[in-house]
Parts: sequence; structure tokens; C-alpha cells
Amino acid sequence: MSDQQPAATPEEPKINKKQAEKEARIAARLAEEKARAEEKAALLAKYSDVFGNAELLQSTGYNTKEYTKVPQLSAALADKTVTVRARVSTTRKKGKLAFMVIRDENSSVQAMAAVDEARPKEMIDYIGQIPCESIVDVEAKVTVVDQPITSTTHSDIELQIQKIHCISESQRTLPFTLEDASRREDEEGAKVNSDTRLNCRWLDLRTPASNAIFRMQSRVCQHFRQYLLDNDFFEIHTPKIISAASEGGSNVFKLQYFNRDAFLAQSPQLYKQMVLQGDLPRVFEVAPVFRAENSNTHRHLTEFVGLDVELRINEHYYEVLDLAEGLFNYMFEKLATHTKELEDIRAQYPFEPLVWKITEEKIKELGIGIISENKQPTDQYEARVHNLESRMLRLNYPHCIELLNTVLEEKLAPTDDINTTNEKLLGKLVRERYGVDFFISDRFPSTVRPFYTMPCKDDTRFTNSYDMFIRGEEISSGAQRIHVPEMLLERAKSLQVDLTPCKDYVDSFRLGAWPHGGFGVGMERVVMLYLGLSNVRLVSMFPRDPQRVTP
Ligand code: AMO
Repeated sequence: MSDQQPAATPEEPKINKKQAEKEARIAARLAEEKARAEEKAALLAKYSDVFGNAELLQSTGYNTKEYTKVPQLSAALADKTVTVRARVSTTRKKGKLAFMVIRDENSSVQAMAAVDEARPKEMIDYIGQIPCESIVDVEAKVTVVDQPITSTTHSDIELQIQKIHCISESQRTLPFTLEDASRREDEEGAKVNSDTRLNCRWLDLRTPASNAIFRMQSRVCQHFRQYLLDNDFFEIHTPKIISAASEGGSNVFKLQYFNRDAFLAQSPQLYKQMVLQGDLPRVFEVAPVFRAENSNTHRHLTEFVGLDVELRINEHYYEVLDLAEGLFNYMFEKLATHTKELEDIRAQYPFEPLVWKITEEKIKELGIGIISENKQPTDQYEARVHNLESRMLRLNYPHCIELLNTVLEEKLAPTDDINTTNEKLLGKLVRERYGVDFFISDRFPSTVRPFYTMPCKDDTRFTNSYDMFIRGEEISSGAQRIHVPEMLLERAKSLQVDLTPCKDYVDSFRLGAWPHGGFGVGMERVVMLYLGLSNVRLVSMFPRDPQRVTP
């Protein structure tokens, strides 16, 4: 093979020259970019202690810094340097200044940074580009401002940022803005629909109202527990995987349990009764309850939290109701003290405070019977008050029917069921006549109560059972229970409930059984109705309904 190259054509040098020039330009640009990047990296490295993305937190330090929470900031800390970890609400660049609003736990504060010897202009750029909702650590001097800041909860102070590090950057595009999700129904502007909010509940929970709702939910459980513990109750934990439907009926989730079928507990009913026969005299449980009801309504969930109570009685189911009244009176009084939460909820979902005590004037005006004065259980009064402290109203079922019949065209019989629409109407009528949003109705017809309910001695068409209502919706139901096995079997038979799978439950009454009663409360219903909210999904953190099992 020859070493000689073929002779070049006249155009080639020109092309080669152009190509070389282009390559040189690209190389120069790349070199420039590289130099800039290096310069930036050097600057970032130099100032890494002052600003930038923090190293991944992997538990290498321990108590090396003292953190101040946003709510703890105050003018009392003026001129002090604090370290705050918070979420970024907004950032804004203005010349050599950067402003941001950071927040945590319902509290927000303005923070600002300025270029000076220790802080280059790149820090201002850095702050300006931090995506909203990111988490930052800010080291700053607390300063008192001359003009009140109206856009933050801390109006009298500002943070002068000395150092800022991003701990966790948010994605820049949010599924919805907190502003849109916080809007009142009647306010102008975009709203976010319930499904979109629930699909990203962790973002929705950051709205002041949602966040406050779940704080209130925690309080409901806290006060429920506290009252019962203070009144000699023991907290129990009963199984949720069970071998037979606890409430009878078909609304039970079946599951494969190794080589046989099992069910998810529809309530702790049978277990709380069995425990009582083991000589724990008063018990309660706070636990999930499962209902395979295909009810797509504002108040039905397929999984909810049951607040269950069961106790011995000496003579009368009124003893259970007295306890329930004491409990609800305590809970409502305590709930009313959480003013910040209530304020945040009201700002988005306005509601009237719950009225649960009938006034002394009304008691007199309507000639309402007062049982604590006459001491004897009696149903001679259509409406009664049992305790002059809590002044909660009890109405017997036939009286509820009478009240409804004052306005219904198609009259109801005393043993007819009160459907959801009429229940709501009843709530309205009770509010008008007695001036209360809470009442207890007792002596329900036996046709609408479960097999374990004790019948009334004087009239077996009725039972020793009761429901409790808030704003015309049921929050609780309960009864004196049948504690005689033969009677239980007979009653179940008449209701065509097969108790063969519940043999253990029936047998638990054969070794000496304490007379007893109790009630079950829907936790979400209490929160929803106390707060006058229109949908149970607002108060269930990750609601389960026939359409939803995620997230
Ligand atoms: P009950 O079936 O009436 O009684 O339930 C008690 C309370 O639980 C709430 N509740 C619900 N909440 C949300 N979604 C649902 N699908 C749902 N179903 C009921 C209501 C209701 O008042 N074992 C008895 C209680 C007892 O007698 O002790 C029982 O479970 O607030």
C-alpha cells in the first residue's frame, strides 16, 4: 500500500478551516462554562457554611445545635441569633435583598437576607430559587420591626438571615396550592376538589383548617380516654380479625385466613361484653371498625375509629346514659378550650358552636322532668333532664315520632324506623323546641336494634337502647345487653341471626354474668358534627369508602 495521500481538491482547506473554527468556538465556550462552574463551585464551597443545600441528614451529629420552633419566636429574643427549621411559604428577590416567609405549626415569620461582606449576591439568588414548600434551616438574628408585618403570624419581628441551608427541596410544581385549598366555599377564586386533596393528603394537611381538624380529632380521643380513665375504666384491645360477624348482617369484610375464612371486626361488641364477664368492671376501646357497606354518603366510611364503652350496671341502663352524659359534657367542655384550632377551622368552614346544655329557663318553660330530683327512672316525661350540671336532653323514641308527626304529612307509627332524612328533620325540630344540638333518644323499637339488645320490661315492642345525636345526625348507639344465654339465643332466633359461630360469646354468659350495658361512638362523626362539617372525609385522615382505598 502506498503512503501517498490522494491530491486535495481546492475546496477542502476552506471546509477544514471552518470546521476547526467552529470546534475552537465550542471548546472555548465549554472551557468558559467549565471555568464558570468551577468558579461557582469554589464560591459555593467557600460559602457552604453560609448557604446552599445541606448535606443529607444521616444522623452524624447529635444536639450540636439548639433549634427554636417558629411559634417560640418572639420579640423577647430580639438581637439573639436563633436556628430555625421551617417550611418555605414564599420567597422573593428584590435587588440585593431576599425575603421569605417561613412557617411551622400554624405560625409564620418573615425572614430577609442582604448582601454584605459575609454574604455574596449568590446567596440572594440561592434564596430566590428555593422552591416553595421546601424545608430549610435558617440561622438568623431576631429583630423587632417598626411597621407591623401583616402577612405573617409574627407581626412584630423579622429574622435577619445569616445562614440558610435547604434540608429538603420540594418539587417545584405542586398538585394544588395551599391558598386554593384553604378557600371558603363562598369565597371567590379557584377551589380544589375533595379527591385531588385526598390524593395528596400530606399537602392538604398543611392547610390551616385541615391541620386544625386533625389536632381536634386527637383531642377528641384524648378527652374521651381521660374521662374514662378518671372514672375507673380500663382500656382494652380486642381482635380485629375474628371468626364470626360481630354485628350480624351482611356488611362484613371476609378475608382468607390460611385455610379458612375470617372477618374484619364490625365492632368490638362481642368482645367488650365477654371481657366484662372476666371481671373487668368498666372497659373502653379506641380502635378501627370495618363495615362492608356500599354506602356512598357524606357520613359513611368502610373503616372508621370506634370509641367503645362497656360497663356493669346495678339496676338501670340510665346508669350508662349518666356516664355517657358526663363523658360528652367533659369532652365538649374541653374541646371548646382549643380556641386556636377552632378559629383556624372556622376561617374556612364557618360553624355555630355546639349547644349541648338545655337552659334552665327552657326546663321550666317546657315543664321538663328532672330525674336527679325525683331519683326514680321514669318514662312518664316525654323529655327529661337527668343531671342539672350537664343538662343534656333525653327524649323517648315515641316522643321523637310525635315531634316528627307534627310536620310530616305521612304520619309515622311509634315503632316505625326514623330514616336519615327524618333524623335530620328531628334534629331541626329538637333545636327549635328545646334549643339544643345534642340529645339522647331512648327506648328504640326492637325491630331496629341488634340481637343482643335487652327488651323493655313493660312493652317488648321497645328496647332498653338509645342513640345520641349531634345536629340531627347519629354519633352513637348503645343499649343494655341481654346477659342470659337462653334469652340471647331466643332473641337471635326471632331475628333470624345464627349464633352458632358465636358460641363462645353466648357461653361467656353461662358462668355467672354481670348485668351490663354500653355504647359505641363513631369518632369521625363526633369530630365532623361537633365542628359542623358537611363530610366525614374532611375528618378522616386517609378515608376508606367504597371508592377509595388509597393513599
Ligand atoms: P353502630 O353500628 O350504630 O353500633 O355504630 C356505632 C357508631 O359508629 C358510627 N358509625 C359509622 N361511622 C362512619 N361510617 C360508618 N359506616 C359508620 N357506621 C356506624 C356511628 C354509630 O352511632 N356495637 C354497636 C355499639 C354498641 O351498642 O355499643 C355498634 O357498633 O356514629
